[in-house]
Amino acid sequence: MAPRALITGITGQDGSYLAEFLLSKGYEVHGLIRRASTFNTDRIDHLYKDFHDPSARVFLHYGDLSVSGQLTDLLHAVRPDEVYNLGAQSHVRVSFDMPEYTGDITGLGTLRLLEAIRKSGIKTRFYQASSSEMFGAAPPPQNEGTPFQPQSPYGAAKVYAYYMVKNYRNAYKLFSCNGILFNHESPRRGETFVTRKITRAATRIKLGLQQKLYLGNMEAKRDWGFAGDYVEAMYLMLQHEQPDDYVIATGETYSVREFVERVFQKLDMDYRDYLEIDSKYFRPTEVDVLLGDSTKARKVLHWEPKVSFDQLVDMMVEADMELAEKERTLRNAGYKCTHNGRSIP
Ligand code: NDP
Ligand code: GDR
Repeated sequence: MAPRALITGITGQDGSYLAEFLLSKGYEVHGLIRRASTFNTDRIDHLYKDFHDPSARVFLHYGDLSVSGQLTDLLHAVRPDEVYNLGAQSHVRVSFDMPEYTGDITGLGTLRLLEAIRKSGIKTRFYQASSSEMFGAAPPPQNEGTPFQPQSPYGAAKVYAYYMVKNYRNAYKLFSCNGILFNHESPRRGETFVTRKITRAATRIKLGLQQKLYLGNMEAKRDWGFAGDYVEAMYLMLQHEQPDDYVIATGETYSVREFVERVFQKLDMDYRDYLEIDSKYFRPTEVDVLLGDSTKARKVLHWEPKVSFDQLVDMMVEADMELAEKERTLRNAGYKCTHNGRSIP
């Protein structure tokens, strides 16, 4: 029988890459999705077949990390061999506007899922999407031994979830792992995260579809990798004989300014002609420098990133240029253009 995985957050950036990866390994993939008034399955539409089709291997179930009873029912129904908890309110800036909701979904949501596993008595392996944001103000480089100093409600919620995962490992012998992943990006990255906001804006500016790019703190530094490489690390953690926690990172760090410079340079433009700083995008407390040391994962899991920083920039710019070209073509032909369910003026 094919191994069975349950993914929360399957509609997100990582969920879509992970689903693809697990399907390529022969898994049957189940995903938790939220009901929305617009379609929220763009990133996985290419993987989905109607469940009446005998070759369907992706199955979606409505639910929410805020409702515990439903999670227990879902575990009973699916009986997964592996559970990947990627669902979260994942935006750091938004977590300052919605601290309670972020704590509920990103923090308590993890506990609800762990409890559902414990109560269901199902033997499964559990992956938790922990984050470099937990390190916060801790000086770089950061590894598994670096003490956490979270700087946002999001970071604090992830720290809570991290310790619950460790507690369930120790208290109930649940095979549970924390993947402490540093920032990872792709053409599927949400458009309000800084890298995608930049590649979307720069390509639209190049084609005359937009005039300005508004950003906040340009000096923050991040260790940016490719999401497709990082989902493989999630899988490897659950295949290892012992559950453990691992840092996943490239070991290189660049500032937001350097990212902007590279993107605009690639498009033969000078970013200074288009950039405006808007205080709205600054955070009450910032994480200044993230630089991961993933020696442990490289040694134990034999994981390493394949896509370099420059390749990542190229990949994202090329994909967004294609999107901007489609938008321009439709607009020139007199059509109203929609993207992700909203109309683009
Ligand atoms: P996204 O924001 O792209 O995806 C988040 C997913 O969570 C979406 O599928 C979203 O559903 C779902 N979700 C949100 N709220 C709920 C809820 N109440 N109940 C159920 N599902 C919910 O995040 P990424 O794919 O980038 O990240 C995946 C995970 O990894 C997250 O937990 C994130 O915090 C963590 N992480 C991400 C890193 C990164 O650089 N990308 C680095 C380290 C950790 P919907 O589509 O309906 O909104
Ligand atoms: P981050 O990613 O907060 O690291 O969290 P994000 O791309 O939002 O910010 C990175 C840095 O860029 C600065 N910045 C801006 N950020 C956004 N979003 N918009 C702007 O206009 C802007 N201008 C400057 C930020 O201040 C910050 O320093 C991501 C998420 O995926 C989390 O879920 C994940 O856990 C961490 O990465 C690791």
